[in-house]
Amino acid sequence: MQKEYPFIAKQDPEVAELLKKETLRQENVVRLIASENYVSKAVLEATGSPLTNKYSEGYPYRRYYKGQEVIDVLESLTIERAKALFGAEHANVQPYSGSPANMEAYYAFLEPGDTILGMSLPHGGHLTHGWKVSASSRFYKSVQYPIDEKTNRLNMATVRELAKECKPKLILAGASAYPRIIDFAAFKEIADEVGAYLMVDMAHIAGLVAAGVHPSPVPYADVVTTTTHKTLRGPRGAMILCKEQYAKKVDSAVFPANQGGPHNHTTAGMAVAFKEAASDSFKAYGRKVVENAAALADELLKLGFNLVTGGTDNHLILIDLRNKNLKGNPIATAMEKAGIVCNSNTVPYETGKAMDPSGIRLGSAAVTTRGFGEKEMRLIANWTNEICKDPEGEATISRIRKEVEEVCASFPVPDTLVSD
Ligand code: DSN
Repeated sequence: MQKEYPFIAKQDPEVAELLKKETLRQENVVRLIASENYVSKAVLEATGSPLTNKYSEGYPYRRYYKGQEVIDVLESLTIERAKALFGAEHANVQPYSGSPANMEAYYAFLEPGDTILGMSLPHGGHLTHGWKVSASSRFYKSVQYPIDEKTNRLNMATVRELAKECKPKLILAGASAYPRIIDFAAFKEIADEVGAYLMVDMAHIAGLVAAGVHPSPVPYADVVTTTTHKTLRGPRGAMILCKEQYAKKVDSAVFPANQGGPHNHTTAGMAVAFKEAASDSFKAYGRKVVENAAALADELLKLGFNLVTGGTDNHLILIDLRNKNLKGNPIATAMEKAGIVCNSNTVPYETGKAMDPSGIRLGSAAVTTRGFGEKEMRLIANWTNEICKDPEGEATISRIRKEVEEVCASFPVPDTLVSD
């Protein structure tokens, strides 16, 4: 990764120091936040390019400003790559990030006051899936489906029952903390039964879908939103995919209804990332992300950890720490001191408070990018176990911190992420 920031250092040493510090942090810690990754130098170069200087309100060849001869070609190319990567009929690559993309999709398909049926936040959904503090519950009537209390998995019979009861105009599938494969065909069946649109937020799993290791929602959903920076390993941004028949309303929901000019530097980063994601080496990466998460889960289970749903099918693992009489925040803090960075998380049927939850969430996308394999994943499980046994033990934590640094030094973050 870039170590020096010579232009910033000359002009603004304070910011340069911060950038250097964060770059080093990313090199020297084990990053397990399930929504994070490392992008290639090519994606970074695109996002730091002079395209940030250009305003381009509108869509390719239909802009409100002149000087678009490059941007029009670039945005069209990005759209075509997005469509090809996911087999979508239409793509809008302008959403600034995942939350705006979700609000824009609602705007396209709903009127204020319409009902949406989405997954409850403490059960793995996202704020924008209708959770009570999100604008998505202020402008729309939100009904939330839980996951099954026994299996902690989606129970499609419950979703069906709720859908029949609340007659939503839109059903939302997708999650931020659900470790299992989502059955999009089953969601589509229910949406058809109650005459609802099906929207899928595939932000977490988009890279796995692109790599072919998670079923795609695209053939089933009327509209699919995704960020581009999680498993998909692109820049911080988002896109909306939909059937051609909805293209016009999706585009006008993004611009002019909810956004101004697209972030062209991000669009360039997406184009580069989508080309990377279409490669065979990205398919291998997707497979490895899933294998690594499975190895981590397997070792954690052997060590007596209680994993929500008993394991994982994707890149993320949710540990319920209640059987060890521990809480998420102190463990995540102790792990951070040891150089292992994750987030505390509510677990389904949480008995603690949102700010003091009972779980931690781990993800394999970033460490897989830097080349970690099964051996390192099992090591992470054992470090986690040692920390959980003695979260305040300074000697244990500083020893693990050293071991973490040694492992990280053996797996430098690569600049180039595709080999074909
Ligand atoms: N907050 C992100 C996550 O970490 O899952 C989703 O937007």
